Amino acid sequence: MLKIVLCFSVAVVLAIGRYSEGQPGNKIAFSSFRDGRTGEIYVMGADGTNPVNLTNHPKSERYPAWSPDGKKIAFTSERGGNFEIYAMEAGGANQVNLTQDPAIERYPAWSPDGKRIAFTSERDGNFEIYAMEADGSNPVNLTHNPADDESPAWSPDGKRIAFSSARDGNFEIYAIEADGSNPVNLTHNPADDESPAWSPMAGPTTMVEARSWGQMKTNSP
Ligand SMILES: [Ca+2]
Ligand SMILES: [Ca+2]
Ligand SMILES: [Ca+2]
Repeated sequence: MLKIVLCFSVAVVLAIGRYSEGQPGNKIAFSSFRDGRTGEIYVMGADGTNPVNLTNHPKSERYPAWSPDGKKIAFTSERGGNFEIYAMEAGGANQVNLTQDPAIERYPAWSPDGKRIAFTSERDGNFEIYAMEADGSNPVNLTHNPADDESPAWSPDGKRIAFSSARDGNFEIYAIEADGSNPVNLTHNPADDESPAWSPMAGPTTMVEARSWGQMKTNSP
């Protein structure tokens, strides 16, 4: 009985931990040119207070993206001589280059489970959507199309990725499975269609829901 109570308590604490980490809205990351440089990643309170320069580097830093647990921020930096995807702790420590390729890499986007990062790279001669493990290992080209493919965005269940592609002569919003299969044109419009963003999964509003939400997130692929 003691064991059951103990397990249950641990589960509740873990679920509440995830819930509070996932509490949205108290910080905003952004890129700024305010220091006369070519772009830095800042984080401020959601009310605009206390902006802090996290990158503080003379080369360009752009496109910040929070990990789902709020512990890390991925971004694009030109500090190594060309644009790469980096990740750092949310306070700015441990800035790590995840890509190390002479081509342009940009637009990092975390999978909802935090295990993978999608991004855009020109390494195969034109922009494609790639996904890699969150430590930078195992990058996979998901698009393989001679047109430019840009701006990946994961679905909240992690099963699909939306992006923009000019493969039919102008930019459209497409969606693929997370392994790159089954590309579907969602817009079919002669104007440029860009910058997709999925609506979020509804979050918990009670502690009971928070527990099951934590469990659901734990079990998601
Ligand atoms: Ca690069
Ligand atoms: Ca392409
Ligand atoms: Ca279009």
